[in-house]
Amino acid sequence: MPVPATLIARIDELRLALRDHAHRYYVLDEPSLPDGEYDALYAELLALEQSHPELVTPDSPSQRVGATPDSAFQTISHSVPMLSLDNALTEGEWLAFDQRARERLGWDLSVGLPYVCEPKFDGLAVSLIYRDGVLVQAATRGDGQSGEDITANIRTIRSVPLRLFQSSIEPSLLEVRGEVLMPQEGFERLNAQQAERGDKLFANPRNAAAGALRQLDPNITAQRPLDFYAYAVAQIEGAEWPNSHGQTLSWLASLGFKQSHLVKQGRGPVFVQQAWQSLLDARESLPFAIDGMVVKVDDRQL
Ligand code: 5U1
Repeated sequence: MPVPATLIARIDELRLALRDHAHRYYVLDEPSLPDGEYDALYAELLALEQSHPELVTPDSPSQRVGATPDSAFQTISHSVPMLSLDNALTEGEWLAFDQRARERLGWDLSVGLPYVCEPKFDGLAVSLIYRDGVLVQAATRGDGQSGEDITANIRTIRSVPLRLFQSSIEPSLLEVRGEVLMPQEGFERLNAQQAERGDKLFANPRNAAAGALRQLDPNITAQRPLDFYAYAVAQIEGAEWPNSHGQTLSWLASLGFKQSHLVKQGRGPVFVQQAWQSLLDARESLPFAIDGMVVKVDDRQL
């Protein structure tokens, strides 16, 4: 018997509503619905999907923990290498970088280069691949050339969209890079639970996040308080690249990715030094660990 159109429409409506509420809760930190109402919508979706399993799709909010435990992670080769960052540890090294960049770019010395400054999250870099807006693959950085397939574990992180929000640019393929981390509060809660059970304590939030991503059973990863911040795009097919890094970050936010409130845009080396000082001042009160500030020239052509 064909499925009534009203039922298909209701399932679509529930998925949209649940996606929207989860985005507000986990990405924007602005809950829009009491937990009980969210749970009721989720239960209604589960019931409809259980009575019509043929209507279940991999990007449904019900499918975050779907896969059964695996015996090993497969190796994935990165089409675009996952590079590491160079360091500037003193004011002199930073000023030398700025000067080198201006000279090599043939930049008018009287105008500061456009820069974006971002916190350097102390977590694990991952690559996420979306085909036609749906998450199809997630991999660790590994050695930068190839990493491990951790798709089932990444799917359990609520701030990772399983399906991208609609936008004016809709690439057929999009590779997003960013960092998985464990916020300090979640880390402390997890270690308290570990202590209660007599289990080994994690040395720091980064180790705890790494342990969570290494689990062969995604049900365990799903119980760990992980978060994901997107900071770069490595591949786009079927659409134009944004012109600048700042535009890339805004676009990623519109697709549903979490962005740090600590990102700053401005011009010239002094702006960067001020941004660094204000990040340093805020460091102790941040909800997650950072191990520096990342500076990017804010112009794709440059
Ligand atoms: N915030 C930020 N962290 N981080 C780490 N941006 C950023 N960019 C990175 C890395 C490894 O690499 C770029 C080359 C995409």
